[in-house]
Amino acid sequence: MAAAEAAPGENLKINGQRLWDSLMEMAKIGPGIAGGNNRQTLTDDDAKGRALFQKWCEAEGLSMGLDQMGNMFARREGTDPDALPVYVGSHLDTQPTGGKYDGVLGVLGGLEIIRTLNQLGIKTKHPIVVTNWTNEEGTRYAPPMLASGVFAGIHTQDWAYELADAEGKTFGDELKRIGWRGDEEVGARKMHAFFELHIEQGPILEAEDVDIGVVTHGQGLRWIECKVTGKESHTGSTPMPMRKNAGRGLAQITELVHEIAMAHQPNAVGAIGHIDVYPNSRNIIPGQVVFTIDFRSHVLDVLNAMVSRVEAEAPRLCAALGVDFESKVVGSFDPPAFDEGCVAAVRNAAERLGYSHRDIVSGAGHDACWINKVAPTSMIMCPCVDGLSHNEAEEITPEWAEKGANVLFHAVVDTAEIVA
Ligand code: HGY
Ligand code: MN
Ligand code: MN
Repeated sequence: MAAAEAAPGENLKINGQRLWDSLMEMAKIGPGIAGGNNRQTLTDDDAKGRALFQKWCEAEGLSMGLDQMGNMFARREGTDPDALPVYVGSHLDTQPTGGKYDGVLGVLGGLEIIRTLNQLGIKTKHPIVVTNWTNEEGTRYAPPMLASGVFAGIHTQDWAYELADAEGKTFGDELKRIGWRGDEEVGARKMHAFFELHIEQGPILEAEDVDIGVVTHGQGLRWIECKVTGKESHTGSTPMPMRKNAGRGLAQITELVHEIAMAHQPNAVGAIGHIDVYPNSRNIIPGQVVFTIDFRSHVLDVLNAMVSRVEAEAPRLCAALGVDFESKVVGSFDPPAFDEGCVAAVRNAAERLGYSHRDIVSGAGHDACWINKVAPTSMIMCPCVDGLSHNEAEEITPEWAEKGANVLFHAVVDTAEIVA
C-alpha cells in the first residue's frame, strides 16, 4: 500500500543548527557574569539585541513594524493580504541573572520558521508575524508582561510610560532614549492566532523524559508590594525593648508567605524575591523594608485566598512588633485557559512529528497569557535542565530546542495554511 500522502508540510523541519547558532549569537549581547545574560529591558544591551533581531529579519525580507511600547512585529507576507496574520514570538529582555533561552527561544524559533519557509520557497495564505514583546520580565519595570498587557488593553500606555525604575528613570523616557519607541498604535493589530514557544522553567518535562509541553493553562499571579516601617537607630546603643526593627517584619512575613503557599499544595507557590532594606547599613537597625510577595496558582480561588490571608495577617504581625505595614498590588493576572483550537494545533503537531508530549500548566507568566485575551493563543514548552530558570545556569539541549521549534513550525503553518 502506497505510503499515505504527506499532508502539506508534513515533513517540514526547521534547521536546528541554524537556530542554535542564532541563540548563541544573541546570547553574546548583554552577557551575565556566570555564563547567562543580563539584557534587561530598555538598556543599551536590549537595544543591541533588538538591532540584531531586526538585521536578521531584514535579511529574510520581512517588514518591521514597531509600536509605541516598542513591541516589534516582523511580517512575512501571505498570499491573501486580507487574511489576518498568524503571530509567533516571545521576548528578548532577560532577568539580571537570566538564562540564554527564556523568551529568546520563542522569538528566534519564530524567525527560524521564516528562514525555513524562505529556504523552501513555501507560501502561506495568512501572513506570519514574528514578535518581540517589550519588558516581559517585569524586573526593572513591574508588572511583568507589561507591553503585551498594554497591547491587550489591560494597562494604559500613559500609566506604563510613567513607571519608574529604581533610579527613577521612567519607562517612556528610557524607551525613547534607546531609540525603540515606534509610532504604531498599541493593540491596533488584529491576529488570526498567536503561538509562543518557551522553555518550561520547571522540572516536569525533563523528569518525565517528555520532549513537548502542550500548554493548556497558565498560573494566575499576584505581586503584592509591601512596606514595613520601623525606626532607624544604632545597633549597638539602642536597648532591645526600644527597637522598631522593620527587618523583623520582613522575616515573619517571609515565613507567613511560605506557610500560606504550603497550605495550598500541590498547586500554589509563594515567595519574596525583591527586597530593599533602608538604610542597609551594618550598624543601623532597618528603618524600612520594601519587598514584593509573588503568589501563584492556576486555581483562582486559591490565589485570592492566599492574598486575603496575607493581607489580614501581615498587619497584625507588624503591629505586634511595633512597626507599620502597608501594601499594594503591583502585578495581577488571573489563571488563563488557552484556546482549544490552538492547543489542538500544538498537540497534533507533536503527534505528527512523533514527539513525546503531555499537557502542562505553565508555572511562569508569559506574554501569551495576555495575548490570549485578544486572540486565539497557545504555547509550546520544551524541557530545561534541572527545571532551572531565572538563573544564569539555565540550560537546554539543541535537540529540545529543535523539537520545540518543529512543533511551533507545524502549529504555525497549519494555522497559516500552506498554499501548495
Ligand atoms: O515572572 C514570570 O513568570 C515571568 O518569567 N516574567
Ligand atoms: Mn519568559
Ligand atoms: Mn523570565
